[in-house]
Amino acid sequence: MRTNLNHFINGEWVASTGSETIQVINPATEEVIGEISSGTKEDLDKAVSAAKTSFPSFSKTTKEERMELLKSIAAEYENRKDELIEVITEELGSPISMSEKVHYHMGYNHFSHAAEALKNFSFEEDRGGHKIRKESIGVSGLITPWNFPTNQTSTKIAGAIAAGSPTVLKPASMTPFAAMLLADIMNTAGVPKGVFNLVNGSGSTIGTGISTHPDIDFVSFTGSGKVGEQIMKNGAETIKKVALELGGKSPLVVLEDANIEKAAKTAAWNIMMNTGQVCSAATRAIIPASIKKPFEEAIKQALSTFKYGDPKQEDVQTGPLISKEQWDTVQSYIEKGVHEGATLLVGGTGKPAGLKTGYYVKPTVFTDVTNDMVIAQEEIFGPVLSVITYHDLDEALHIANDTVYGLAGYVVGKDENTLSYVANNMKAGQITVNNGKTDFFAPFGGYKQSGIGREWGDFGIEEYLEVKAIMGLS
Ligand code: TAP
Repeated sequence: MRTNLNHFINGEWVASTGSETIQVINPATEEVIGEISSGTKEDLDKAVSAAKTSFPSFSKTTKEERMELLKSIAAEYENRKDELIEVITEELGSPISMSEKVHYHMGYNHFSHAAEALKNFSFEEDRGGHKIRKESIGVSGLITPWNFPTNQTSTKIAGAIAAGSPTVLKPASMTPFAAMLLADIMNTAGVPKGVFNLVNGSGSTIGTGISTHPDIDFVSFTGSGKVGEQIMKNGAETIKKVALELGGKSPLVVLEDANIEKAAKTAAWNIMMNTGQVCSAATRAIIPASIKKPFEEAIKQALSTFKYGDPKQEDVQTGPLISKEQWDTVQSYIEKGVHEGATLLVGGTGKPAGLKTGYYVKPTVFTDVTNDMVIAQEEIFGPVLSVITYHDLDEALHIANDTVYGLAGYVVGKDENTLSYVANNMKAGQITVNNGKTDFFAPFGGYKQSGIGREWGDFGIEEYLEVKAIMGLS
């Protein structure tokens, strides 16, 4: 059992003042793997106070000192690689190969890239008539979701450390153990007392406590739009800066000249990776009407090559959903799609054959989808793809941009001018052309209701800074 009923406050594990606990379940086995404490307002106050106390000295460290600290965290993170992979696999149900290639890797890259980004980062600039100083914003509250237990936490912690901002993290209650391991990593890596604190507990107590706390200057949140809205409202009471990384319904625009098999593989990977529990996943394939039949054949073929099942098996690529609740949500969307008149090409409701235990769903593809359908507009957070046809490029772009979201966009094809036209005209924060490689220096964040602010690299550091203008000094 992974049970740990302590919070990490002021450089040590301390007992919770509350007696309530939260059970953590392995979604592949449906078994309890441990318990955490459901923290109290008192626990949070202690953590915020520790962070506040560490602020004067930590915010005055040099960027070279913080670069060294980030490198040391990255090195310690690397030392704990096997443990990280194991805990992510258990609490998220992520296949072990994905826990390594995606989850572990992303977390590591945020620390190493923040260190690298600091090299050229300027905290002071002389602009002739005035000087600009960028100063740490103060104490930051970090609230993270369950879908990428190390990525979501590491990107925030790395940005904050690079900027000299002490933090209080509240990880998702369904995946707290990877974050707790991170606390140990930070400690061993030499993060000063009070600079990193972790308080477990419910969103309603600890999450709300963070968004309303008078001594927290900035809240960085990743999760659902509903909670994001609440955090903005709560933060308004003390005019807090908030950064929100929310949902998406990202388009994959397939051009007329695209290789159909490759396009279908891209679409399949997008819904199968992390079992579709990815805010930036392309969940709408927008394809030329002329290639509808071959694309349908190709996507069936592409999905048939995915192995899903027991996350502990090395060759499994897709595991279960995170929870029974998420399983029910995905089922109801699949029912809605059928009810709305979309054609079920692959999958459907129920569990895949042979996978009775665990929150497994059938990878599902709907065709004959119109963009006004609920399945094309709402974030499902499961392996469900909507295929929508278009007749000309303007229509494709109109469909691509016609949702309340704007987190990511994808385009595949050959003609460079058309690829760039589509990339430039999609209203989203991060565009990927022909499966371009992830760059951890590139900013990540959304337009419209996908959020406010950017993470990763130098943009991620900016979030944790205030800007001061000084006039009259030579
Ligand atoms: P949320 O409910 O938004 O949870 C995200 C984080 O916020 C968790 O740490 C949660 O704590 C906390 N929280 C909950 N209520 C809060 C409140 N009132 N004030 C402050 N913090 C609060 O997301 P979820 O339940 O994990 O997932 C629901 C949906 O969100 C998904 O179906 C998906 O559409 C979307 N989602 C999006 C993303 C990304 S990356 N954009 C990631 C995950 C989920 P507890 O864990 O203790 O509840």
